Amino acid sequence: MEQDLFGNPIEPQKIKTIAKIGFNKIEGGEFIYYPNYFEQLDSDNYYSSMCDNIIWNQEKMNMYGKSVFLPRLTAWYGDAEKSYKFSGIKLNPHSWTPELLEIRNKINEIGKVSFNSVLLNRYRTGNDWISWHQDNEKELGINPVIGSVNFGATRKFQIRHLKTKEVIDILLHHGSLLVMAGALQHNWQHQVPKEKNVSEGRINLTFRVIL
Ligand SMILES: O=C(O)CCC(=O)C(=O)O
Ligand SMILES: [Mn+2]
Repeated sequence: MEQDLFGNPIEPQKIKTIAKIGFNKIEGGEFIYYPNYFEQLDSDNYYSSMCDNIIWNQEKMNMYGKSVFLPRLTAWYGDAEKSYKFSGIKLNPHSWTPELLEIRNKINEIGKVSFNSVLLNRYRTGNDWISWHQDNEKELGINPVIGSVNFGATRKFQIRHLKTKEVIDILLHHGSLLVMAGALQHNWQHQVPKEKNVSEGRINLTFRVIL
């Protein structure tokens, strides 16, 4: 069996299922998944315009006392007074662009909330990634609704139950929408692993309600 840094055995991941289209009720959480939420042409336009017009940054975070670059580019947009902290980084938002507002207004209906900010992640190739985490910062409230929109390369998004270690794979395609809700952020972590065979870029937008 594989071992971690300290020689303890790592249980093989239990991949259970591929997410089904629409509403998914799972143990200790829920999500809604629409693989083709946006039209192809709109998605193409959003992708190229965001590559050019979003103010992208490669932030640094502190890891074991060292300052290291995040393995992806990020940007934070939203209502002026809503700043956001993650991994020790504090981001003040840029103001909404017309297309971010357009997307926000469309997905508000699905999430049944009014999103007031969005964190954008740009994965330049399959070497960029985000490791296991929960979106459980206190400014997101108790059971946050997170609306995740995807353009560009298809990447595998995984959620893993904290206790059972069950893993569900969700393929996030060009134009897809994933809404995470209920107690999901308490009981499940998520990640976008590296994928060595992906050479194209991907942009992910996670719309959030900052209290
Ligand atoms: O890129 C993704 O699909 C997920 C991004 C994410 O989990 C985050 O920014 O918190
Ligand atoms: Mn997240």
